[in-house]
Amino acid sequence: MKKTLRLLALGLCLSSTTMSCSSETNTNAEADTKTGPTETQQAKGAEEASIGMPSGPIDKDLERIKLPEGFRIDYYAKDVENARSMAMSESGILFVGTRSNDKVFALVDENKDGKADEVVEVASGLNSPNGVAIRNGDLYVAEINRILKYPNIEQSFRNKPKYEVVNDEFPSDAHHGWKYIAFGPDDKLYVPVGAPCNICKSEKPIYASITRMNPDGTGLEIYAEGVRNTVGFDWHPDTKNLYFTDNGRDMMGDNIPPDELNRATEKGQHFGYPYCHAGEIKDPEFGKERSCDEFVAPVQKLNPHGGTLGMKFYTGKMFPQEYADRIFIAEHGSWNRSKKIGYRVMQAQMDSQGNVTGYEPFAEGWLQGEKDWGRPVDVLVMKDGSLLVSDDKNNAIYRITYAK
Ligand SMILES: [Ca+2]
Ligand SMILES: [Ca+2]
Repeated sequence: MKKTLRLLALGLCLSSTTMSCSSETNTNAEADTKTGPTETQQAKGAEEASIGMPSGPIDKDLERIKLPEGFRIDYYAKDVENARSMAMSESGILFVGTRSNDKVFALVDENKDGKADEVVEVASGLNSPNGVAIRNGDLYVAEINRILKYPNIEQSFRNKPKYEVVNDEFPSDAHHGWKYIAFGPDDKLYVPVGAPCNICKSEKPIYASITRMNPDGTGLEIYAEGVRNTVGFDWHPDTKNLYFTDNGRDMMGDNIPPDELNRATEKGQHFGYPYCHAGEIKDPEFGKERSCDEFVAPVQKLNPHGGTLGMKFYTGKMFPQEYADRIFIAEHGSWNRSKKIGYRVMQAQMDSQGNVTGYEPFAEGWLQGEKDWGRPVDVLVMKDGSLLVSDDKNNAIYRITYAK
């Protein structure tokens, strides 16, 4: 029955004379640039230029979320168990990794009304497949110890696709082992390796680093050192510098050290861990071995123990002009604190040099008093400029839109 309805909706959509199935059209969306699509995908690509804007009342749950004037939040999908990192394919299929789960999901918004109609289980039996990335139609998935590739994922995602192992040289430690991955402007896949502990110095240089490799898994090298555990990064749209969040060490009290937003301007920089935190706090155990001056300090100190995870520069056109090149940052929320903080999406304002000039909440309300009912993990800017937010506690994907 559900499938029939879905096909009917698609049929109506394709037969309509307008580009859109929705009641409103977003004129700012970019055209689809996929090469060599099938006929169905061409039709989908054309529709993608206009994803539906929400109408009607906001979901009861989401009335608790506070946003700046003119923004609204809706469910893009519910029942996506342990939804973590997100990546979107050219035709608009959203791939979602998980951490405490063993699955990767594909979310399909067939009629492009801004809500997924289907959650498809693409893969299962994986080892904390937290990271997902798309390149040239292939899906890359990061397990704790391996990087996998599912070729031509748009064609194969419904049919339990087979993977190729791209690289299996990563440590298998579960501690900070789950990975965020993304392709850089240099077409290399960036893969962090967290410290296998709260605070420790490892013999193997790959720990507490960000590595990168060619798309075929060759040429694995360390790009940045002294990174405790980053679970979110992106590149500045103009300078192409890598910005990444880093989770500060635990057990130094409620208010130190801050989490970090860092900027790497070249290969080989060291960001302080385990010697120095947030550019100036000497580690009680390792701080005497090195000076804080030896390391790259963060461009912004973030909330201590805020669980700062996914981040993206805002490159869309839907939000007001002042949002251009701001960074949206997901705060998963604190566990190592007597009073909870985080559980929200923050925004970092930037100057033209890529420095942070302000840091404030963008979407909050998943924490009510000391009770949290949702935990933001990752953010993704859709082609129409709306912002998706994943939540591994409420098992949901939200879509934030703006209308004047
Ligand atoms: Ca839909
Ligand atoms: Ca640092």
